[in-house]
Amino acid sequence: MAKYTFVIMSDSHGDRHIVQEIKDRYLGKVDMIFHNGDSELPASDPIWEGIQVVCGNCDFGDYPDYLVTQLTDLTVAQTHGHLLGINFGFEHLDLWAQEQDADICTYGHLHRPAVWKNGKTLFINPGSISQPRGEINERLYAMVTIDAKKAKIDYLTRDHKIYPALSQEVRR
Ligand SMILES: [Mn+2]
Repeated sequence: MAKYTFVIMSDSHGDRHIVQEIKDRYLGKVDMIFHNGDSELPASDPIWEGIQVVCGNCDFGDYPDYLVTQLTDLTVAQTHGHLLGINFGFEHLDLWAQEQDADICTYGHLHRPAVWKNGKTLFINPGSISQPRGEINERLYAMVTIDAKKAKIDYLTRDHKIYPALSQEVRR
């Protein structure tokens, strides 16, 4: 299996500048850039060229609710999460990810960084790049490097520095 690197952000809530900054920093240098919704930007904004983006509960317009990105040997399932009721638990998100046969399922909505594995699927919430909630009061995005054996997940701050307490490796 190839080695892939992804950048994942979410819940920028009108903060266009940081989306542009992350795009400018990584486009063409990583395999994919994902935005998991609640950008509050128009779906027609050219900023989305080169970004895989889904619809959040605060978005309007022509965004997909669910997006499944098939790479040569890796499937990434992406949704904001509100439609699958993730405020109340992850059963529906998990079932949906299983249906997609997802290697990675990435979501947002909760504004809290999270990484866990269930079956073959690695679940990743990149947190919010603009409005963090919960104990970790830091605006974050995620960088994921994955190969056949393991995934490495780092969270980065808005000044693109690794937030070390959240770095982890997960065996596949
Ligand atoms: Mn949100």
